[in-house]
Amino acid sequence: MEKRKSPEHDSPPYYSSCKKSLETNDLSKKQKEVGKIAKKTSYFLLKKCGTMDTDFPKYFADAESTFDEAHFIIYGVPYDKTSTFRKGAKDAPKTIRQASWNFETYNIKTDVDLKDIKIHDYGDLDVKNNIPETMIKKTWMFTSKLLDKKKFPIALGGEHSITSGIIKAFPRDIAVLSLDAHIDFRQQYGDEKYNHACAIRRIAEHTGTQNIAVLGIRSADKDELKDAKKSNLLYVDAYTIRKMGIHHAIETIDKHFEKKQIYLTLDIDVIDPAYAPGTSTPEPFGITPFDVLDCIDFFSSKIIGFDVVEVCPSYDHGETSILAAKLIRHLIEVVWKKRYA
Ligand SMILES: [Mn+2]
Repeated sequence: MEKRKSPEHDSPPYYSSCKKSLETNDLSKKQKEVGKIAKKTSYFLLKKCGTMDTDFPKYFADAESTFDEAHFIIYGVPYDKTSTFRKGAKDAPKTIRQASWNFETYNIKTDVDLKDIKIHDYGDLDVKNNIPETMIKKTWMFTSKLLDKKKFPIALGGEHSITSGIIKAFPRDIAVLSLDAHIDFRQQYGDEKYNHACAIRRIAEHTGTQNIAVLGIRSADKDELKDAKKSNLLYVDAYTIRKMGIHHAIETIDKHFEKKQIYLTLDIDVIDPAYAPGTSTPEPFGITPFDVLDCIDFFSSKIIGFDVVEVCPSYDHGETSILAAKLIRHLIEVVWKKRYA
């Protein structure tokens, strides 16, 4: 088993606290063997994944490159400590990985075979039991290492509070596109500053509100929305998207972001609960999976990082994890075509 090299540059003050998760090994022979079997019989295994858990590959399907050779790094941030309505998002990295084995390696929509792309699944960061500040620092430091090594980060949440940790690793002048049913612009929730309901507010502290757009909202506190308007936070609500179409929303955002590079954060609850019921705070009248595809396709040449958050497996029959896995694959394929192919 090849041992991963430890990062070369200066240790940040909290590096030692996340050292364990930074020294995860590349895939073992045994893991790859399980992957081969799963590929041959993926449908059978998927049906049985509830009972055959231990035999299921522990990594995202087709993410079989080593860390060093990979362009894309998938990593789980299994965290749901601040979730309010339904807990369980911490289990999503695992179920999204399992769901990823459902698909053919070739995608007829993108005309790309995922086997041709260098992807590495790093495993999960060790954050499950941390206080939010520690989780954010660890996520920040880990993402920084990835960016130092010119990797494209793809995080599997976890709740939405993980995103502010990821964003801190990027330069301040990037744009952040958040697809979310909620505006997440509270200064704090209860006495918790890093609650998932404050995600956009925390991100704004790094990038400024002018560099953020939230698409698909249909839920906000009255004062929160007032505050968002006053702060010139660009958002397009789900009702406007329904009326004007997704392309109108995309063009509005594109104009606002000009030529900036874009980090895309997908809170799965932006999609209607009919398609994505397994989420922490479901909100009716959502956008469709096709709308999300259109966003990914349109911005694919500018996207520099991606996360999927708020999948909540304990309220799912597998369909939400399947959708998340498919969207991740789709994003990797279209970004790869624009950047690396
Ligand atoms: Mn949300």
